[in-house]
Amino acid sequence: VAAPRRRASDDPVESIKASILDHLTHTFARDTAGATPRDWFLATAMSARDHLTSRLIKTQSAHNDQNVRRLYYLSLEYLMGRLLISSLQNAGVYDHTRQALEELGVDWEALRASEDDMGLGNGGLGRLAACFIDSLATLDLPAIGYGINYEFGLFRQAFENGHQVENPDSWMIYGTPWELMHPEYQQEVQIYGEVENVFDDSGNYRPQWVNTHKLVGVPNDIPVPGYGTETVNILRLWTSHATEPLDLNAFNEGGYVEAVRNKATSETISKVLYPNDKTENGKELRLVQQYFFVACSLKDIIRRHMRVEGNGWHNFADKVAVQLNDTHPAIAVAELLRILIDEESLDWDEAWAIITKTFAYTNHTLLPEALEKWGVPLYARVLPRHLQLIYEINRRHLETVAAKWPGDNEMLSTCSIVEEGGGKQLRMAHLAVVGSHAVNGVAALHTELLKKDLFPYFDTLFPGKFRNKTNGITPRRWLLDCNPALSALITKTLGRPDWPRNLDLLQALGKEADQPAFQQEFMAIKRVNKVALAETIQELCGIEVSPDALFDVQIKRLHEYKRQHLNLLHIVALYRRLLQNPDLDMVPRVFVFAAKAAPGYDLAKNIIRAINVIGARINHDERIQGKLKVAFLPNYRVTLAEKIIPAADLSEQISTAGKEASGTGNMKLALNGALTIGTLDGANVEIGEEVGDDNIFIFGMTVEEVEAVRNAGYRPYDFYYADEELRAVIDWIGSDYFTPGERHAFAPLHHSLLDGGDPYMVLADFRSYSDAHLAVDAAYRDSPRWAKMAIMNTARVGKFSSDRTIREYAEDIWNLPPVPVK
Ligand code: 26V
Repeated sequence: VAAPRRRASDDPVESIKASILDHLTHTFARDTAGATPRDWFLATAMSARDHLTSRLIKTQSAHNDQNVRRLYYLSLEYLMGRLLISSLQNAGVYDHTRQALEELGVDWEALRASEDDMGLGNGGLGRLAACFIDSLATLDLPAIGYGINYEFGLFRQAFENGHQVENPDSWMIYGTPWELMHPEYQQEVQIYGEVENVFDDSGNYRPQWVNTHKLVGVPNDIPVPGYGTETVNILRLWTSHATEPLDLNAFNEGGYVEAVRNKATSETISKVLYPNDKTENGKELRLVQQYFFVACSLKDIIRRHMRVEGNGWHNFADKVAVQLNDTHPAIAVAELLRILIDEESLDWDEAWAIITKTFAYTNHTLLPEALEKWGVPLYARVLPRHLQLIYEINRRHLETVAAKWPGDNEMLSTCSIVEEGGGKQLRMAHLAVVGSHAVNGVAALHTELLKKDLFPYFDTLFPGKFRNKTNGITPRRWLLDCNPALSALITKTLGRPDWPRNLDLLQALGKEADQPAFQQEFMAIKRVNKVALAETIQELCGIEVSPDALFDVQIKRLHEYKRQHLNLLHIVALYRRLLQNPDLDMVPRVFVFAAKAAPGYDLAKNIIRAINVIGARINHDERIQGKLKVAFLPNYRVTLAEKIIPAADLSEQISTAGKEASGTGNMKLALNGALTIGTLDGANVEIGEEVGDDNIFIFGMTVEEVEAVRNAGYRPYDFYYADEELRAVIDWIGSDYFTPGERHAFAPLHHSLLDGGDPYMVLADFRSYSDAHLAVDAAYRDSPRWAKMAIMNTARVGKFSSDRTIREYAEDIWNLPPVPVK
């Protein structure tokens, strides 16, 4: 039945109903009888979007009218997940919308399941960006996020015979309701070409960047509403287009097809997200993506500033703060310099002062292979003028280095932006440090190691430039939205609903931690969440698990340093203990994994296969009476995390100390009442400080111990021969027992642990890890004790709200006051 055009109503539920029906009919041409869940999703999303866009306009006019200082967050990745619930929740219309849909007879679960994840990121770095823009809006901070509108996000993972296979993530193939395209704000930028050495009449060098290739970026805006506030900020994602619809000069038979082909080439820039989170060294398209999005964003920032300020370079840095999310957008330093010098004719010192006041840089990793470097020949071809400018930045930088350490040539090569020898390379981290006024690590330990190991001389050269900003997570998505039952219990217990804006209020739950009645309520919610996850495991893996077992989860990208293989060694050890003693008294466990491996990362893929294949064997072995189950859930993504985290009992955070910069999954799991088993790495250290030693299971070597063992010459065979169980487990994995007829199936894993030198010291930490698991087992048997520990975790991790993190950035780095919108 076609709905009439919408009429305003005073009743919010009635007016939402009318709006949804209106969109169903007039936007999507569907009637209620034939509408699919996806049609209902689209109509509901459009109705929510209407709500947000009017507030977006209000927010932007307030910011423009008051000519406020803004923060621009530059990130190649935003791992947003689904947007429906968070948009409704943050806009304050969630309950009314649920009621409206119920009255319309719509199946809510089917509706929400038909939204694809917006998976425009790899992992921690991209999800952090998504949490940050939520907090920026919630704190009424004027901010715009810039990124790329990838047509294909991170690949979809499936398993075939235990192997990972990758499928394209065509998330926007039928369009997405959240994006508003703004062709009127498109930007043209140039790339490639060459530099012509021109001198003006006074003999000044006036280089010209010529014969360039033109690119057009069209912005797609996503509204970013704050929670419990009127502010709606913008996430602006660029789509690449060809300059002209078609090159009309080439409009003859041969040239026509060429012209269309050229257009297609320009449009590949925003086609696909690179699926690596180690460096994609030397991939030209990746460099083009970085420059394209940085150049479009800077032009847009400058346009916005000059619209108000005329020729306002004098106060540009007063109005503009730019945060670089890792070095991926670090070319912004050279691009702004090029604009100021070549196009605006500022002198070097003036230009450089603006740049260093504008930029700040966040480092997310110490792993040498993940530090971005670009070969000079590639840069010379793609960005010839920028290369010249980077050389000049470096020449001046090395003058300061030489003044500080006269005659020290080794210091010059250590600090240089250009790495010499074996093909020159540009060190983007050095460019970002030199071009920024603040550089931050993402957890206290990480920042210390950043100063000590990665940039020791820079910390001396630029005292005070290095700061810590411990990561955080948004309590809206990671508690309020994903765990409604626990959220309701918290609201009831605290007697107030505003804890998602002030997570420190959860402290008060600590008073209830000893109360049997509260413990029972808390653990009953955990159990319901576990039942739901058990159903998902059945659906996705075909494995039956008991919700009474301890749910032990490790969910994160698959990386050697994160040590999923340490977890696997422990599982195999437990399996062996059970076979040797079927009556072994242990708490039944369900080991839950979810992880994607970069498509070219062979060892990571081999570890996935090993967990899948060994897990299947364990799951089907009746001798162990269901005491052990292993479920590797396919296609880990935000939406799956939202399902797993509320159901977790134990959170595995087991990286080699010094390797995980922070971790943020650790925070999400603790907030939802999972206990951590972890090393003293990244933010685990600070989680331990908050929850207390009694409420966390710490094991393994410290950073200092790792360093000492390595300096003494680490030999995994020493541990292999000294520990009989460990030896048996590794030999077993190395045999063809788990893959009959297929020899050496896990040779890459086996090699990495022994002859490969065990670079992440899995063997050295194995016994301590296994002992910590015995302590976990003992704690879980004592249900009141476990309940108390779980409650204490939820109660004491308020520090890890990304609101706290963003407040620290705003005060200490951005100097950015909030602007409430009336
Ligand atoms: C590098 C590259 C190289 C080129 C291809 C695309 C790509 C994408 C990402 C990266 C760097 C990944 C770094 C990263 O995600 N670090 C994680 O950042 C989290 C947020 O700060 C932190 O919690 C994790 O510990 C850290 O591993």
